[in-house]
Amino acid sequence: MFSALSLAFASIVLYYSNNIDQMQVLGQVTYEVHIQPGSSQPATPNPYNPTVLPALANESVQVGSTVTWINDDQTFHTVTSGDALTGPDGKFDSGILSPLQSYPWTFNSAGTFSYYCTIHPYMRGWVRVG
Ligand SMILES: [Cu+2]
Repeated sequence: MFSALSLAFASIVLYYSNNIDQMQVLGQVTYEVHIQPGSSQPATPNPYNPTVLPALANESVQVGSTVTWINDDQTFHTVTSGDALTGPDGKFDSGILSPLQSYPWTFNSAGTFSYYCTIHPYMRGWVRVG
């Protein structure tokens, strides 16, 4: 009986979460950043899309939220905290992401986090948490 109720509840949550952009789970919001097709070429705009998350300047990612990067390109990339000039800062690192692979990271503190691709250092992005 209990498990049947749990299953019904989970189905309802799944049904509704599939119909909104930002999935609300226990008060936390999840976000997606897409690695754009062609990102291995320096001329490709916004290789991490959105380049700055959240895209709206007056918003920020809630502390405790998970951001998932999805490699929509046809080659390998990384999501590595830090920047190309000073190198990885050790906060998070996806390692090599194959095409269609994704990488989730939960931000448990406020701040502006910069990241880049160690294979293509001109790929840069930021997450504003607070
Ligand atoms: Cu890359």
